[in-house]
Amino acid sequence: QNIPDKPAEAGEEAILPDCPETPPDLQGNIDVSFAHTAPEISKLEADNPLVKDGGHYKPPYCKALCKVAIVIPYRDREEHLRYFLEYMHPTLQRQQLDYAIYVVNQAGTGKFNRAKLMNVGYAESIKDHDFQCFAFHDVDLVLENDKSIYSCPSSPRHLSAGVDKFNYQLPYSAIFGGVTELTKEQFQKVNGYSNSFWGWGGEDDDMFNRVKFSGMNIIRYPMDISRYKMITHQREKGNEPNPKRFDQIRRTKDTMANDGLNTLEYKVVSKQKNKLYTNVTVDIMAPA
Ligand code: UDH
Repeated sequence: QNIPDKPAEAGEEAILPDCPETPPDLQGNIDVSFAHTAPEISKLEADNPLVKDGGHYKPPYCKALCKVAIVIPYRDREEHLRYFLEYMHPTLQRQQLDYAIYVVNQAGTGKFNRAKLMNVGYAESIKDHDFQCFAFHDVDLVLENDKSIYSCPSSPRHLSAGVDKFNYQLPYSAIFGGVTELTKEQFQKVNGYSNSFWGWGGEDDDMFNRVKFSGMNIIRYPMDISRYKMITHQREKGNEPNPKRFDQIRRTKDTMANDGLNTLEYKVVSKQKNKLYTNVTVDIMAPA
């Protein structure tokens, strides 16, 4: 590979060679631990000098094969976010992706709505860059093997197949929560996530149904590399299990066309480009 002797300036990307299919700096297993105190943001910024402008990184010496938005549904998980940034920024850089991190922060104390926040992340991120794919990512999951590359998938991909909390085994074969990735085309085809799952649970199964009813299948990496460590936590107020979820996921086929990206309504309270992530604080009209 022809490696230029200096990083590309804006406008020069076109002349960079494509990044290789297999990034050369992958290390395989990553030793992830939450035993230490999560580093301060200032330290994380100093550790990731090439990440800037809203948590955006591009490989300096080659043209990334994929442009990915990492979308995190979020409320009041400050320490989890710092662990996430600590481990995931270096990993995503070794994967030679052109990526940016969007933290979609639900304003207020109303019922949490993970799926609607992810729709907002999609809608806000495409205003900033022409992302080709979207990794929807719980803040409490940290990847333990960088060979699980967040590249644009041929079919919707379930990334968090193995999680330590579940002994690195799939709890059920149709699980599609935690960390998932879809291309822009795939996400539009399913009309995004439902906006109607308030409280915990069901929105991920509804998305599995959307994928299936749109004629697609989900794919996964092999279990030996689909490995995540979860940061343990208690259930928050406002995220109690949604009692309507079972009924809702029985009706996906009828509801998906009229509940999703095409009916998404929200108000951006603030959008701020921090160095390591873009923070979008959003009013999603949550019931108490
Ligand atoms: N999230 C927040 N804030 C909240 C709730 C959820 O940021 O108040 C986000 C966060 O990205 C999280 C994701 O939504 O990773 C999923 O929510 P969750 O972590 O509550 O869901 P999970 O199924 O845990 O991982 C359910 C509660 C388990 C309680 C176990 C007590 N031992």
